[in-house]
Amino acid sequence: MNLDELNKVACAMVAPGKGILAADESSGTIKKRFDAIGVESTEDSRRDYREMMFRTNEAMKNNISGVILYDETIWQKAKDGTPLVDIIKAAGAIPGIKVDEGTQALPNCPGELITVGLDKLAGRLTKYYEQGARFAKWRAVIDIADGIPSYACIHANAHALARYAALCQAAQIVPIVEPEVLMDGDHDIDRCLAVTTWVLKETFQELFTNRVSLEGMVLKPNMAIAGKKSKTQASVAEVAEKTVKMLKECVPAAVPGIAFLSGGQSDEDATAHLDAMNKIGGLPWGLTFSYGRALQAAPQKAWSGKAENVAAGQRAFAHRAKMNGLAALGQWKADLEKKAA
Ligand code: 5MM
Repeated sequence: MNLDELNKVACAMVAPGKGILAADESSGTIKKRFDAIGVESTEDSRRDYREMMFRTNEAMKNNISGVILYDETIWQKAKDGTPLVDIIKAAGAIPGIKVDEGTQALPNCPGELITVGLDKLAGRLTKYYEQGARFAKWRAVIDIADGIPSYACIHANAHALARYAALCQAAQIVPIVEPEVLMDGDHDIDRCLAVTTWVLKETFQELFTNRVSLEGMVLKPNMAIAGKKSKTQASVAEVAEKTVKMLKECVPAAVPGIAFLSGGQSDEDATAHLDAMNKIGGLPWGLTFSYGRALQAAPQKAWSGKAENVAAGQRAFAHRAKMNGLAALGQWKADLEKKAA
């Protein structure tokens, strides 16, 4: 393992004003997204949609440091025959790959999930590296409800994340470690804060036990935020303050960067929260975005599967990428959204 090289890639992933495009929806998830805009999900439509984003030069050059791809996409070619990976690299962004194989029910833990995909991962990582991937992503899913999460679920997922991260680094690939505490429930921000703190502490303990080099990884956490069904939604300032305090307590300064997931927040909330945290300042790590839905909802709607809408889809993508790039610097203003509308 060349740790200097891993660290260089990790730092580039969280470079100032840049963040990550999570375009790694598995076939089931992208179908759901396309269903919502009335587009049939086929190999070609998925390719056309992703090609549209990867060819948005302004966004890709200025605000996107890397793209998380799904297995299908990393091998796909654009309409003109150019590998999609080459389009991403030509724009100056880094190709990455989702390597987990989804979730399964965790035995003896009703309602809880374990992420799978460790078997044969070493061989898959070698092939992804040859194909140009320089970072990878593995997502653990922790739900909050009555009586859950259990320690068994938190521990099993933290252990799998650490095993994955160690395998990545051995293959010279930077692991994005993503323990996602879902915001689907009716819990308040303090319950999310307590559970996420527990999850992060356990994750870093397992990373240590498995000898993962913190300098060569990126953390992708959720923010401390109330569940979507909670009657008490926290203000932007409260989300920012509590999330920053939590991260300072849980994430060692050796980690080069933290890139949030959006988790079902509205586009503008995800941007406002990130911006407010960077405005607090004095952080030991880069703090940026690795958004899926919060970067893609607008371009998906604008594109709606029609070739004549590609320019509109690219404008919508460039706008969200720019807003989040500013938020990563703590320089976003709500007015900038209105001006673009
Ligand atoms: C883009 O969605 C990713 C893949 O999800 P599935 O495996 O369920 O298809 C997902 O892992 C994503 O990278 C993260 O959850 C962040 O995305 P959001 O939409 O929460 O920002």
